[in-house]
Amino acid sequence: MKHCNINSLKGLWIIVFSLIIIPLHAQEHTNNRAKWFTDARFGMFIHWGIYSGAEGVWKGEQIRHDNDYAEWIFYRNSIEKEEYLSLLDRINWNEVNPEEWVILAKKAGMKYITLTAKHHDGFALWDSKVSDYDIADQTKDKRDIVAELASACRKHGIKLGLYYSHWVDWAHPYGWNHSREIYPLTDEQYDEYWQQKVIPQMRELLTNYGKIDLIWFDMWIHHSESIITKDQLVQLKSLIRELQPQCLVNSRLGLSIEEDSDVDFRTLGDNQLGEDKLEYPWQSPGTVAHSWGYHRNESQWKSTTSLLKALIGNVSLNGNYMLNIGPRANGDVPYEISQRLLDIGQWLKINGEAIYGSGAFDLPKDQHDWGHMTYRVTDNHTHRLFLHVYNWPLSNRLPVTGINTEPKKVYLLSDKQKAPLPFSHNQVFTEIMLPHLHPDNLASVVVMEFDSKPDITSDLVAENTDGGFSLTPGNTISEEGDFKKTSKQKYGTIPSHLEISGTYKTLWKVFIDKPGKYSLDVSYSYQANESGGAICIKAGKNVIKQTFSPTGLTVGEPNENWHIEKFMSPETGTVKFTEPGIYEISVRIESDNEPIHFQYIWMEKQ
Ligand code: FHN
Repeated sequence: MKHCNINSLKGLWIIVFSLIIIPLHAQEHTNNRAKWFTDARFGMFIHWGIYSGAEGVWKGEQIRHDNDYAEWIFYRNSIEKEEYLSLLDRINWNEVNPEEWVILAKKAGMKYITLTAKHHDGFALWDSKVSDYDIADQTKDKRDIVAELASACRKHGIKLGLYYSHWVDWAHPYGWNHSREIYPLTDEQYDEYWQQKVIPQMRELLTNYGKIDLIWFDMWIHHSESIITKDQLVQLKSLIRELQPQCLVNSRLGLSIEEDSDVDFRTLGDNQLGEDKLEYPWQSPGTVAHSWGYHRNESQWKSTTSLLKALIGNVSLNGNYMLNIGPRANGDVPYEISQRLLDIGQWLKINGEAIYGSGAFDLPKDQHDWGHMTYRVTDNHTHRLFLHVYNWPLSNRLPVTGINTEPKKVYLLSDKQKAPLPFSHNQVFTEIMLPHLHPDNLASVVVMEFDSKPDITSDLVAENTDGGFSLTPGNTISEEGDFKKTSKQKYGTIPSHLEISGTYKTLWKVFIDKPGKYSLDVSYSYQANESGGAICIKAGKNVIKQTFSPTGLTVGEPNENWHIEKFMSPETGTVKFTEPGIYEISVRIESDNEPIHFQYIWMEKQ
């Protein structure tokens, strides 16, 4: 018989013990390098360069592409390099002051800045010795925007990031330019660009400007689909690790975090917001309007509320948000952008605790209709759950479903006195009584405070602010049978639904806080000529059986010949819950000759 070595047993015990005892952090796969980044949550992206002088228009013609990113004008409008450089004459160098961008970031509550040191046009915004296609060689005063920004960031305590377009370079004879799909480059030529421009320029950026906190690469396809080789990417990353080991690298380097865990954070698509909670750091780059570089004809400005919701939504899934400013050629930030940033900054001054260093909580993302939750553990081990209420309920009551632990205290984050808000707690349900007036026009934050991490029940359909339950195919616990999911069509006049041809079985769970009689309305469309099919709903001890009546057609869009199927939501029956508690609502739908198009069940107290 083998004897156990006492030391290995001890080791095993330490591992088991640490797994049980050491609390899991909100974002457990964050390396030490990236800790500041997940604390920061909100950053500024700056697209500024020669293209800023064009303002999205070249020789009177607007940039050629419906996805008119102004910073692409060099390529899109096939501008000659020398002519493109003449746009520098439009810049009033006495007015350009990168410190003003840093001050704006600071006022907006942003904790880091990423500047397009070299965008796809290949032009360096620093004094690069690699070629004279750089700002110092092209300006009378030998300006170095990277140096100026770096010193302003240090002065104001803002982390510095640099965007470097490694894959695409429209200026170098062997850089990638999409016309190479027609006039190909050899791998050797591309490697010449890589070794003669990318590597030495990155070496300059990582050597001459003090600490660089992150390098932001920009390649939106996998390296296997591009001319870049994995070896080149690894060479680039190794250079960063050699010269600035603490510098973060984003996944648009061309290597995903899954492929290389040494990549520090994932970058989602442009203006793509988070959908899922991730355990490693991630970020959405976003614009206030459409273009990244300044475009004089921009008109679709996102509202401050939607930008703030984008930030909160991302943080509620452990993500960051980096919002772009596209300054004009003289450095001015468009009013529409700066005003929104200042408003967000005001909000963060009051509510910053719910964003910085906060992250996801364990309940499903869109469970509550009133907004999103973020969560943090404070230094003195208090657990705070922040309820970001986008739409202040008319009833002044805020239903919170799924938290089993009774909060120690509930208050408004904006209230310095932390005056307690009245609430009742019943098993997994908390009802918070809100003051009549909402404290903030953008989003009001209610804090639930606990001594330890609150226990949860995560599979419940939350009571919504109208006091009912919306039971949908999206929040069911289980479903099986003969059905097809159909997305919304005709601009949502036909809602997303399930097409059931045969039998469909599904199950939801709800918590009933106020026992009594509840009505159940089923939303569906049924295109038969007479009643048919069947629905059977079991809720607690109640059973409802019904057939479906034909719903007919309706006009989706007047004068457009859209005669679409009509979805109706008639009351299908009532059920009685005698005790507070968790109830299962199980549903079975049978179709006959015609499919049943099922949308949702609405359950509301009578
Ligand atoms: O092509 C660029 C674009 O100009 C801009 O820099 C954005 C920012 O995320 N990145 C690229 C497209 O994904």
